[in-house]
Amino acid sequence: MSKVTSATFFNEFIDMCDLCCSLGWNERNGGNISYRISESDVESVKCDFTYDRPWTEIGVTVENLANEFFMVTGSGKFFRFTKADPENSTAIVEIDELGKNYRIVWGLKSGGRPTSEFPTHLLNHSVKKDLTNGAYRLVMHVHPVNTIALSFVLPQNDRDFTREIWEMMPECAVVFPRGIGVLPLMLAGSIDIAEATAEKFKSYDVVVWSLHGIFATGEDFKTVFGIIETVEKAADILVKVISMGGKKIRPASRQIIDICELYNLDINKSLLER
Ligand code: 2HA
Ligand code: ZN
Repeated sequence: MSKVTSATFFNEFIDMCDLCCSLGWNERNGGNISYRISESDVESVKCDFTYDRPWTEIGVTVENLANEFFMVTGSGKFFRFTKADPENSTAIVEIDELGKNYRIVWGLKSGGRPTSEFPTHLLNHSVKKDLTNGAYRLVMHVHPVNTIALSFVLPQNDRDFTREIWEMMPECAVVFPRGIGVLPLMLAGSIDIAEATAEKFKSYDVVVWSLHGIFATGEDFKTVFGIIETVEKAADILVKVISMGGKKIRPASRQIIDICELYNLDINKSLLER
């Protein structure tokens, strides 16, 4: 029995691909996921690894990720078929000792490479590994309808976008008290968007790519899924509110602050200023 395919992280990863696809967040090959595998998990599955594939340049340097292993979705691979064929849809890659190159050590059996957004994923992992003492392991990118729709309509800045979303449901401020970072339309897959996203991740756990989708990060699958699910639910409500004429009875900013005080959450209050 393969050690990789029976590992918990592997099955959580594959189940997440399936779930995101069933929610309509990841059409075709849209979106991507990467997970920094713990040392003990690497130890228990590495008997399945092979080391005969070439080193390839990442395009960015991530020194603090040197010698780490990541599970990642493959470029052009359909989320819908990941569960049925994980060995051709995903890969485990090793980062070299300089943090400049990667090589595939498992998966993508009939060829292929990691997601086109791999530089963004790795720069985000790099920022969060330092900021959280290694606690954050997951980066997810999805294309959820309502959040994307709103990014065509709302001002594309952190403050306006966050406040509009926070005001839709009290849970929002509890789930992402630091708020949402927002980037304007930029070229997906580019080093520029990777660097701009990593800069946002210094302050936020969730970043909206306008006219494109969401990047979110956290410790584990349920946390990151929960953030995206909550942003998208609030976006769904806001789309309906705007569609009904957009008139809100009262802004909910005061309630957001009250809830954060109740739960002792470090809310980013500057995002609430009008
Ligand atoms: O196709 O989502 O951003 C994968 C993507 C690119
Ligand atoms: Zn995308």
